[in-house]
Amino acid sequence: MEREQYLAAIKPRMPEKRYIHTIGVMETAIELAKVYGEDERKAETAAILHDIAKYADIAWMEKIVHDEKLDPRLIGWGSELLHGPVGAYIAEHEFGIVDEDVLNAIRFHTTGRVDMSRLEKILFVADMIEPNRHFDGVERLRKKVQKNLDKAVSACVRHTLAFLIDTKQAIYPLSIDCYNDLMKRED
Ligand code: DGI
Ligand code: FE
Ligand code: FE
Ligand code: FE
Repeated sequence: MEREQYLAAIKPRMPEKRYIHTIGVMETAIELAKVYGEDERKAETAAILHDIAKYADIAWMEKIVHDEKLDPRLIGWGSELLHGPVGAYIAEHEFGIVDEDVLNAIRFHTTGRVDMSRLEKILFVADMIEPNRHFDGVERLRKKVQKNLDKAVSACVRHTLAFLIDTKQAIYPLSIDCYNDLMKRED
């Protein structure tokens, strides 16, 4: 499928604001793919589809978790944690995506994971720093990613976890695993 077809398919499934965010993620992911020698088409596809499940019905998503034998710990966390893994399911079963790297980038874009691929890192960071994101420190992350992708991933993960702790939210185990993996690698 071409970009315009993907965009036409996702547009009716989300509010305008989320669609604009998605375009921002797409442009940022393609730009990072150029910088880091990643496949631009894969970055584009993963970015366009990454939030496809964000507004899907929770009960339906939990049924997918059950039927597809996804991580049972996903149950009860709501759309914030379900939409990555279920988004990958939709990308595969509805859009016919077979590239595991693209599917994993969508699957793990919220939490990260141990041993992320270059494409996974690109989508993870692009999601956080796309032009429509406005939070304290976002400009520093944008500069950092031009110099070092791994350090940018690490900074993004630490930013998200610090925010979750500050706002007294539970942290999903994969997010912690990802953080620990990054800290082990840090020099
Ligand atoms: O879908 P987006 O808003 O573009 O961004 P996202 O998929 O990266 O994150 C969605 C939300 O999930 C965001 O508000 C942060 C939150 N989140 C990320 N990791 C965790 C988490 N929430 C909880 N409770 N626990 C986590 O580990
Ligand atoms: Fe998301
Ligand atoms: Fe994210
Ligand atoms: Fe997103």
